[in-house]
Amino acid sequence: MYLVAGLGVTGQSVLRYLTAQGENCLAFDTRDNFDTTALQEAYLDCEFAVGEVPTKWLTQFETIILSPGIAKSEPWVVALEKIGKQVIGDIELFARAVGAPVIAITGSNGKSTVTTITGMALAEAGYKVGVGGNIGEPALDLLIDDNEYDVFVLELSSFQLETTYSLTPASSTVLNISEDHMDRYIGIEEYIQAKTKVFSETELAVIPDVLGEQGLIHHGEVVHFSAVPGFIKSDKDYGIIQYNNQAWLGHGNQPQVPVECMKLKGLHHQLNALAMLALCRPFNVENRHFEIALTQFVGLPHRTELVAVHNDITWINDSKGTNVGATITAIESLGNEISGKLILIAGGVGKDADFSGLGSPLVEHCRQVVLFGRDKAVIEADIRSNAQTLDHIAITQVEDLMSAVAIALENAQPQDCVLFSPACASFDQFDNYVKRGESFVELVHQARASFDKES
Ligand code: UMA
Ligand code: ADP
Repeated sequence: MYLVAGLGVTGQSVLRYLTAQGENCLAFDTRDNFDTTALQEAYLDCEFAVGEVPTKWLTQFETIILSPGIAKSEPWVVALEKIGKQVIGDIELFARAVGAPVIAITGSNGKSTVTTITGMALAEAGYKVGVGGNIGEPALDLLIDDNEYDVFVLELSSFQLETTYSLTPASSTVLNISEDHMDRYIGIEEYIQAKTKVFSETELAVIPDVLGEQGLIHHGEVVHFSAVPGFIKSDKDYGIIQYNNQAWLGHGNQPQVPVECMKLKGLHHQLNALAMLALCRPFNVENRHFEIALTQFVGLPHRTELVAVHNDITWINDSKGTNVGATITAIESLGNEISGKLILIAGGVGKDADFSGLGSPLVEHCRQVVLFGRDKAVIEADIRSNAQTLDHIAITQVEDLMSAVAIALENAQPQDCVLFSPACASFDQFDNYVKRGESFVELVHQARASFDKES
């Protein structure tokens, strides 16, 4: 018997999967106020509880399927492990059952983007592709829908990898590492270890130059990628190639796709595309398929997404910028594009990150920073600890996103860009990053409408 721990998106997919296999489950959520009524009605043969694992269950299960939002270090999880219970996650269940090759993608930033374009290129080449994991569609749902997939492309979080043991990807990557989820890890080393676990049984490890290889455990083939000019030294290096007076994405001496054809500009998009080329190496994907995917890909919602241009002021929604690294990337790529200055709106739950790294890009590109949400004061203190930023930048703290948008509207000048890239998780004021992004878009449209009425 299994104990399904956590009844969010993952927990519910585990219930669907296990009951479809004829298993009855014990299922619980740590949140006292979690309403299990609908689940109880849907799964009559399963038992449900909230708050704590009922003592009478302890002799009834051997394995815990832990949701990624619950830390493995929770005292009750540790205690159950000590009495011999096995702790695994949904991806481990997936790995044990999957019958087709898997491409596994992790890293601090760019995962959803690379997962999507890799899926697009494979589909273009005629593969039937199942895309899921941390990107939103739970991996186990891919196994129980009616499709017979040729290949799976999974976005995996560090939390999911912590409870995964049997995955043997055809290819995998850790796109980059920047500090994230420090409230769940003792330090960056532990976080890196969780991420690089993806390489341990992979057939092809796709490694960015920024990662280095020290301490990485991998048994299969290795290729590298980088957008630094002159990086390519062999057929196993993916990078930028000058050919026919044009920059191309390619590997070795083989130009594959002209950079020009990419809809999305900016260095990080080139890196994401190079990762895609390398991840598809074990598959039969031709250059024209890659080109079609990159020509068609216009970006995912809530990732540096254009909301509006109004009175010569551009409004950008980057609600998925949930850590410092992502926000720095957004500031630098947009800051280099616009002729005015940026007004950055950021804040939320800081996950114990160090925000001082925002200092230099802020000084270079921003007119003002407007901070909101739970950790706004911590963020300001971190930014100000960077001596460069002390006098150069206006920092304003407000309670919520609505006030932040109002301040930005008041202070933005023609040719400026208001960038909403929170560098934080959303759950102090929103359900998730999607709801937060939708709120921002709505607030921008409301602000525009009221501005038009007044003028
Ligand atoms: N929670 C409890 N008690 C429980 C269960 C959950 O308090 O018993 C809380 C968690 O602490 C967390 C929230 O509920 O704050 C959601 O946790 P969950 O494990 O139920 O999450 P799911 O709804 O199953 O969604 C997860 C991923 N979320 C997390 O890992 C936090 C989703 O990624 C993913 O799309 C989904 O599984 C399907 O695979 C989102 C995410 O924010 C986008 N991921 C993090 C990130 O990208 O940085 C890792
Ligand atoms: P993830 O799934 O890892 O959160 P996304 O593809 O959703 O990544 O992108 C989230 C944000 O990360 C984007 O809005 C962008 O600002 C930033 N980003 C995307 N690709 C990269 C990259 N290769 N390196 C650094 N930052 C990136």
